[in-house]
Amino acid sequence: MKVLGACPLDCPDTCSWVVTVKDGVATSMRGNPEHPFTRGALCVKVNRYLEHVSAPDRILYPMRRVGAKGEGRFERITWEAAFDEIAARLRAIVAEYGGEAIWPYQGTGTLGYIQGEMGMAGWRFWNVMGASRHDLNICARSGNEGLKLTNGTSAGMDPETFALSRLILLWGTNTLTTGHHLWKFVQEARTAGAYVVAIDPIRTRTADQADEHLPIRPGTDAALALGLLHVVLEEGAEDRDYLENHTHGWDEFRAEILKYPPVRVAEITGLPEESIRALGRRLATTRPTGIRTTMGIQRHDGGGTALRTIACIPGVTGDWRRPGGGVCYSTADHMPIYPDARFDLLEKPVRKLTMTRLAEGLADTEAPVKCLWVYAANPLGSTPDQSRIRRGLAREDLFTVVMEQFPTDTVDYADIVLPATTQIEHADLHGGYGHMYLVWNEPAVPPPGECLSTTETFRRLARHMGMTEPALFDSDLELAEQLLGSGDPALAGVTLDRLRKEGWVRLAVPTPYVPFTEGFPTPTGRLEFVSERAADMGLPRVAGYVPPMTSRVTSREYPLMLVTPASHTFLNTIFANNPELRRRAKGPRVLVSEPDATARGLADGQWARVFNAHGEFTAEVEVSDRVRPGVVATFKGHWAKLSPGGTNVNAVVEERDTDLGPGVPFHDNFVQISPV
Ligand SMILES: Nc1nc2c(c(=O)[nH]1)N[C@H]1C(S)=C(S)[C@@H](COP(=O)(O)OP(=O)(O)OC[C@H]3O[C@@H](n4cnc5c(=O)[nH]c(N)nc54)[C@H](O)[C@@H]3O)O[C@H]1N2
Ligand SMILES: Nc1nc2c(c(=O)[nH]1)N[C@H]1C(S)=C(S)[C@@H](COP(=O)(O)OP(=O)(O)OC[C@H]3O[C@@H](n4cnc5c(=O)[nH]c(N)nc54)[C@H](O)[C@@H]3O)O[C@H]1N2
Ligand code: SF4
Ligand SMILES: [Mo]
Repeated sequence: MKVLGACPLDCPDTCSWVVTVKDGVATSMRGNPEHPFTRGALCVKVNRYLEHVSAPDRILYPMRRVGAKGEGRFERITWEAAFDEIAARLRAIVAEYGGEAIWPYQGTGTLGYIQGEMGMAGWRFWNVMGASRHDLNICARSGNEGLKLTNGTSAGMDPETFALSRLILLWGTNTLTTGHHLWKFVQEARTAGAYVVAIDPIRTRTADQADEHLPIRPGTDAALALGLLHVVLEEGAEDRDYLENHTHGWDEFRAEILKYPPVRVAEITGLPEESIRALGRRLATTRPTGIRTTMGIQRHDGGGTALRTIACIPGVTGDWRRPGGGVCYSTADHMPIYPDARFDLLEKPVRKLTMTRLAEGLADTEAPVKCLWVYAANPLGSTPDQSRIRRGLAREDLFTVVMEQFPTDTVDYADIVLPATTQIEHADLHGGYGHMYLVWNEPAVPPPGECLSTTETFRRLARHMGMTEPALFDSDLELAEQLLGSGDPALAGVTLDRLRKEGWVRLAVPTPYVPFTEGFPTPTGRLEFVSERAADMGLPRVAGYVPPMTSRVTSREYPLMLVTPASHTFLNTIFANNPELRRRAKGPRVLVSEPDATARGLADGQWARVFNAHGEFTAEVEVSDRVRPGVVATFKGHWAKLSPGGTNVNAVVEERDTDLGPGVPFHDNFVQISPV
């Protein structure tokens, strides 16, 4: 039997997959050849999904902690016993501290509208409980908000239209690692003569494949955008008609651009003036230019503004007129799916706690968090200020429940662990953020052991606690029907039946898709170079450049700028317990330029401490010309407990906010490195 499913991971590509099932066992999984974006291929990580979900360390039963917090010693208990204990603890916490003492901490383990991040799993239950709300801001928020200031939405180009671009800027995105299915379209464009430029502080595998690589100083992209536009103006290549009829605030933005001649931008970005001029001339003369940017750029103090300013480029060149022109960050806003988490069930308004402020939240003594309920998240591995999070999780008075598939770093601190299903064992609806399709995931096999899906766990817990609100008990298929029922024209003809039969459906939009032909969803209806909303938020009215921390500050103690992007073989911390993928990742490593290595007595292959005032992690030095002097790089995802020293990169990432969203400046931290 073949069962159609969807990859649930936080990856733009949201692949459609086909699982072969024999006698109730999933025997193979491959990319769906029919899906226009997947085209039959998964990726190096998910090719091991079946091995992953049947791994010996899979959590199969509810468990109660028997050791000290952090030790990771548990005993198996029944669901009944787990629910009894949970119900008693939650009731006591609500009685003494109020519902807001509960923090439902949901992460990006699955992006499903039903089971996960984009959806409503658990939230109806939490609203009946009166729990704190949760702001899931860890991933893309800053860029989303930046783009919204300019365009009114973070959605832009249909990624498939990159096949029509004639200049492609892969700007702060490592396509071949973090969403390789786009590459087919890049290659199609190239066959037709397109020129491809990678703009990245690291010479990534994507940069290796590009026609040109600009090794920009981290966090200075908005200055580069202004410098490129400076050249466009010098060339007289601005689209006057477009500026006149479709944009707002051109005179002021033009004045801002004029402050950034290439010679100044060269100084800010560390790029040769001639490279800036050459790319500026290409941008001036190549229509359409497609800019692919994902989340890398916005992981800096000025990251929201960087996306805001990059989004201004097609306003000046008029590229939004043409298929293959414009900016593509995320397609999530194209999906007309509005999960109803039923916040109306809250008896009174409650506070919202910020995902990336967990360390601070757990340290709050005035309005303390007494229950942390973690699902589809691994904060001890993925969230900033690891040492302080660890101290918070160790609090004896904190009741921690973790719904998980695997014994992660975070699980070690749980009081109760609840076994979670994986994607081949539960139903879900996906939109994804890198294409224009809805993808359905039909369960292929029964859950192993006593695993339950997130929705089923909350349905059963609600029943156990005697709750009666009918919305708590909607089945997954009922939830799917509700999700598809927005009546939006882009869902015309999209039914659950059709999705279950065909596996995926393209949104009902024209092909090729050109956004903003009817105007921009901004207050002025135009692309906004100048934004009153920004001014209201205390930001500059005019799009511009906000420097990163590593350009504002110099540090003698910790002089190296650290960027910490995606690992090729893990997906955040998922798969970092898979032996083969760990072997390929070759242990935590840090890329250091030759001069920086020599100055510190660091040799290739040697283990080193990477540290700053917040903490440290241990990594193997790779002396490399992939990073420039002053910049070092490591890759996210390693489990702390499986790493030498027992910490990972997020021990040196500071808990602080970016300019917009807020998001997290994961790539905007100073460190020092010394031999172990
Ligand atoms: N294999 C794999 N794929 C993944 C993930 C994974 O962990 N592994 N993670 C998934 C997730 S959660 C997300 S959100 C997406 C995001 O994936 P991406 O959007 O690709 O985000 P990052 O990996 O953070 O950074 C992308 C690139 O930006 C570069 N960069 C960092 N700072 C700057 C800067 O200041 N300027 C410029 N121009 N470039 C900069 C980095 O060096 C990196 O090569 O990928 C998803 N895909
Ligand atoms: N240094 C650094 N840190 C980063 C980043 C960076 O660029 N640099 N990137 C950040 C980004 S973009 C993101 S999105 C965050 C991600 O941070 P998190 O959202 O915490 O994601 P993960 O660490 O992957 O943990 C997800 C967990 O969910 C579990 N899981 C998967 N599916 C399910 C399910 O269906 N049900 C349940 N109950 N559990 C499930 C997995 O086993 C895994 O342990 O990390 C951030 N951390
Ligand atoms: S992680 Fe991304 S590329 Fe890999 S299977 Fe999932 S959606 Fe596709
Ligand atoms: Mo993410």
